[in-house]
Amino acid sequence: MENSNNQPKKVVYSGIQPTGIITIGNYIGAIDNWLKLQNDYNSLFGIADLHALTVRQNPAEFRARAMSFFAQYLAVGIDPQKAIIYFQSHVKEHTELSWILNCYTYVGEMTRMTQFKDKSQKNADNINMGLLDYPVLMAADILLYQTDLVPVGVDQKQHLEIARDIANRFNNAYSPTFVVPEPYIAKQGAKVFSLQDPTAKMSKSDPDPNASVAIIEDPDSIMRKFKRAVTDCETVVEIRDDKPGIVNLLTIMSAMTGESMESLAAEYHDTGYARFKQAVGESVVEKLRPIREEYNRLMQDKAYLMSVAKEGAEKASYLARKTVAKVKRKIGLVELK
Ligand code: ATP
Ligand code: LTN
Repeated sequence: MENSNNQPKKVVYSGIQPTGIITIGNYIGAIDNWLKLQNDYNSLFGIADLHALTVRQNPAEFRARAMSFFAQYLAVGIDPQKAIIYFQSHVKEHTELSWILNCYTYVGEMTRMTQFKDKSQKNADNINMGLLDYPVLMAADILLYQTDLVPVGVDQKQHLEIARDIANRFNNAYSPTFVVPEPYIAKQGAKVFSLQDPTAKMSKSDPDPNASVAIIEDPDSIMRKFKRAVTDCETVVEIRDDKPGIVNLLTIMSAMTGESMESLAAEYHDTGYARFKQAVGESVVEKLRPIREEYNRLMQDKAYLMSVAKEGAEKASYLARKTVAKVKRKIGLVELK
């Protein structure tokens, strides 16, 4: 596809692994940018189900959760007319390229990844090869589609750098084969913090339900969590380094309303924390209401969801096959003619 200047449109790729729940952290840090970018780029958004296998999954729950994530992609407004939405496991080239890229990645690069170190600590009884190899599969996801831009939260920056290193290494060893992708990280909201510990990232799989808010959560529960959000022992709403809880709430409210954090801080400066938290909660409820309603509707229509998934897989496979064929040719694998 081309844009109005007859230049080929650039490619955007991103994904989320179907573990835990999609939180407002995922929404603000990543998905909100996907929605903006899908209008001007050739975009692909994957359900990174193969990545989720790095931690043990109950098969029935896993299948249901992956479908639920897919419905949430659509419910937030990712438009299958504009973007390719699909399950990673439906396009076998992801694993195929991943193996090849493994042979261009050093073990030392993988063992120093922050996420690997964190997850190894959390899953000490299951430090499997997939956990170590996770960033190579992610590099394959991105490089398969000749991606220019990868919208993610700041925690994924290190993985993006590895994808760039692998691409450059391969391009230098042969000839330009992969586009070297750039991260796209928003200035504001690239890291939303836990409502219970404003110095820790809000995480999809946090076992404390009060720490995060799901994008399909019901209004009462959202309001309750914001009322309980941990702040500090002052009373003024101000943007200051020593007020991470308040800054986090301002970040969230700003993302929900489109108003700047500064103007919100001015508006709520002296209202007291109870009223401020109530207002933040309401802004989240209002923003998420149509998403939840659309999600509930879509979950009743599995046939439609499957048809979108099928079309997405076909379109993604077509693109992925081209890259894999090119890669195989370059490295000297015998072609079957
Ligand atoms: P988990 O806790 O299961 O590891 P997670 O909450 O870190 O999950 P991911 O699936 O790793 O979520 O992330 C999906 C996308 O959302 C990524 O682009 C990631 O950078 C972004 N993201 C995740 N958490 C946050 C957050 N708290 N703030 C901003 N962006 C986030
Ligand atoms: N590892 C990512 C999810 C992910 C991804 C990708 C993000 C899998 N493949 C490709 C961007 C591009 C995470 O957020 N945990």
